[in-house]
Amino acid sequence: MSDLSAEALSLLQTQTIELPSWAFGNSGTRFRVFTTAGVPRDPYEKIDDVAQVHRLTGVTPRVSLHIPWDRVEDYEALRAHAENQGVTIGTINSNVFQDEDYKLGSLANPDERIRRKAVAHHLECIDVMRATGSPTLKIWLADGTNYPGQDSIRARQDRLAEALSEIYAALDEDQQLVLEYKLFEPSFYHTDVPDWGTSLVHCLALGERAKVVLDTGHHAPGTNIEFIVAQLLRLGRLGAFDFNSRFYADDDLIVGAADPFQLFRIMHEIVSAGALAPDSGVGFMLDQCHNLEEKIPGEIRSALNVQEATAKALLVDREALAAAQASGDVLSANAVLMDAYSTDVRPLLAELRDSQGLAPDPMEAFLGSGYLEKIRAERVGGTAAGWGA
Ligand code: PSV
Ligand code: MN
Ligand code: MN
Repeated sequence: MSDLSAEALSLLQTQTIELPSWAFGNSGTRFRVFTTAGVPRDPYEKIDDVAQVHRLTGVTPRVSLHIPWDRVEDYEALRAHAENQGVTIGTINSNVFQDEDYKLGSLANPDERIRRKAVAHHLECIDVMRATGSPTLKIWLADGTNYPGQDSIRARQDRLAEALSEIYAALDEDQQLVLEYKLFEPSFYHTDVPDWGTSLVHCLALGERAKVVLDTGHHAPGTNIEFIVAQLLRLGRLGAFDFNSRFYADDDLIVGAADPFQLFRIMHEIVSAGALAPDSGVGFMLDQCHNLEEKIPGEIRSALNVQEATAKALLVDREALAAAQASGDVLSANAVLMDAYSTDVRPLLAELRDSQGLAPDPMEAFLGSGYLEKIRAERVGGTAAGWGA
């Protein structure tokens, strides 16, 4: 761990990554949902799998739930179950996109009755937050239109602003709202929250406890995502990441699989802004589906990829970078970043885990643990993640 300063090392040790419950269920595309033996049959078992990833990696102590995919009778019991397993419930994700009523949208729907129903669902999510101890309500909307003229773009923004303010007003003082944007899909002509600017405009109107969620898969190809990160950090409005990889659209593949250099550049902005510290308020979450690969190893790989990118970003020689930038030395400045990116940080991370009493290689430890064989034998008839339901 010789190359990292003591300060950088302690930052690395405090980083946590929140796992989505839906990453552990069966998922697929609109063509086919494939089944995997041993997937969880209920939210309790999804939490068991998150806890297993956390035991091995030491960096995934929270789980995001999705309502109604993770609806249970007794949320306090679910919370107690999580805590017994050594994890806590993080973000609550609302779902106003899988009900017949939401064909023309939810919070922006032209029909007042449907808007009321969508707001009521968010109020239910806020109750779930109270029962589970979750601090964050995450809203992603499928709202939009498919054809020019289908609805008024402007009126939809006004309805959305009104509905969001009702939801925001229902939050407790210690709860926050994060609003996710997405370029397109399922709407193809226009989307009501398509970009960070729109999300930010709504968040600014709501208040200080409303922030933007940046899902790395929700941009046009070629978008400079680290620029958006830098800007939102500047404004204090970067609420959280939904990390994943995209090759073509919203692929939800393993973070760092498609473009590890982009992940490094994002983490470099985070480290530069001091936003890695736990009190920075930025949440590091995954939003992924493992259609082909085993779920738990997929999540382990993802957590390690984020950790590796973070370690590389922490290795950037900031003094040398500042000096090169100040003197206009373009190549040297770039070389400082590339030197850090090109460093193999796996030995450093293995050493760090060893010092924390963890197995140096969490993937190897998991595959040798017998957990997969156990859940395959015990869990018969696991459920779809929700996307495949
Ligand atoms: C849909 O694109 C999506 O992947 C969003 O990114 C949400 O975060 C997620 O689903 C869960 O609602
Ligand atoms: Mn997302
Ligand atoms: Mn998505």
